[in-house]
Amino acid sequence: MPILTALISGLVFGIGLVLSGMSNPAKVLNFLDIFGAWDPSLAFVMVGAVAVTFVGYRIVFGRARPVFAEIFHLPTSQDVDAPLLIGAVAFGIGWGLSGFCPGPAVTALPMLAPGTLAFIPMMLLGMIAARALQARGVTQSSKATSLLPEETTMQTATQKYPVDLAIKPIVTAFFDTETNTISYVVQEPTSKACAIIDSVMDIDYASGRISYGSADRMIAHVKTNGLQVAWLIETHAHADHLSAAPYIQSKVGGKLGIGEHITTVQDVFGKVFNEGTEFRRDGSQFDRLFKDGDTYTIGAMTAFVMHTPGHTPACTVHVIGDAVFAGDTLFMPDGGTARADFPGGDARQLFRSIKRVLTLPAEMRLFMCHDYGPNGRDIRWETTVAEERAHNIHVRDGISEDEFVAMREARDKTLGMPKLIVPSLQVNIRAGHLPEPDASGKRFLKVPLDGL
Ligand SMILES: N[C@@H](CCC(=O)N[C@@H](CS)C(=O)NCC(=O)O)C(=O)O
Repeated sequence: MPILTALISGLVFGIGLVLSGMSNPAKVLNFLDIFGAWDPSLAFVMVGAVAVTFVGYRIVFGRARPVFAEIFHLPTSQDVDAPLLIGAVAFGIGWGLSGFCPGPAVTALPMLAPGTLAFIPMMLLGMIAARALQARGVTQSSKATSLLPEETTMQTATQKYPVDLAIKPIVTAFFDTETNTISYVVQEPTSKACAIIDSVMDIDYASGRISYGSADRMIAHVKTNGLQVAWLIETHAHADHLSAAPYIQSKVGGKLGIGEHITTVQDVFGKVFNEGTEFRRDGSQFDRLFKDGDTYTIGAMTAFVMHTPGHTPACTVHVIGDAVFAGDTLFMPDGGTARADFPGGDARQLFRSIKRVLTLPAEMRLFMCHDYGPNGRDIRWETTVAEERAHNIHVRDGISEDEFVAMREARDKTLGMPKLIVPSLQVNIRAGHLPEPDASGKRFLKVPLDGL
């Protein structure tokens, strides 16, 4: 049935193109030739088509799903970015030169006009070339958008952000032994207000069983101390553990926040996991998308956000009073730094992000998101900006950007993927929600073969 409806729709579309003259290059060229022998009649065709489609879409979207398909296949990206603009210009040039755009060119194929016969193969060649460029990252917007602001703003953090060392939040850490993640409850000292940072949902990946022991420990801490959760913060979309933020939110409230560039991560991994169009890539699964420099309050404390791309495009560091939550940028001085080889990661960006964090006042407390106990030492998660600048094995003062990039890229080549990357990203791009159940009512995760 879907094939039959596609055939009928194609037929209607083709008849429309031929009747209206859209498949006649001479007519199209005259339409585009505004300052010459302009023939505006095609404008009526386009306005008519847009009006019919507008009304048709309103009627169709009243339905939960299409009649003969599972979901509506609609574009989800709303970014006006460089690839979109360059693509539109290239398309316009091609259209203006040939008088053909793809639909009419295909419709005109049966006429076997030499123009069409040359246009279609070259169009396909152009599409293949554009895909190859995309695969090599040449037209990917993530890198283009995230490098510039950091390059132009190497002011110190104290100049740029509202640092307030007088506020000393009470920080309680929760270590997850399965993923070496440290989650935090950060309490405002003069009240019961708190934020929860980077919580963990437990998964036994072998059996696909989800549990909430780690999250329940944080919830117990909140309840025992009578705390009020203002925020649930994700420093980024983690690749090594699943977030428990929605579960905790359902028990104790709070607003869920992440960096605004989560949309890039959703786009990248939406493709990796071939998520359907029902998966929104606009960050709307979160309550707040933070920009660099944004502030938010936890009781009487004002926290601020630093956008720190490199490990992922959406990484952020959160500064609350004299406490800095480093996310996946720095590790403890003897642990070095986070890796930069995930899709959208970039060692040079990571170095610049870290250097900005290290312009915070030397005495600030730094709290890690991970510690792997290098050289067999006990797990630790707290240090200071001064300690990192003096001793961090990857980025202490004196190590150059090029040295760092060479080291990081060489090390990243030796690292295997985190054991939970596949379930983590599928859940974390959904803000910690599990994928929707399928028609049988069961939830599934996908494993992309050779996709990571
Ligand atoms: N063996 C760990 C690997 C964890 C991992 O790759 N951690 C990331 C942070 S999500 C990292 O940056 N590692 C840096 C490094 O090992 O140099 C796992 O499987 O979970």
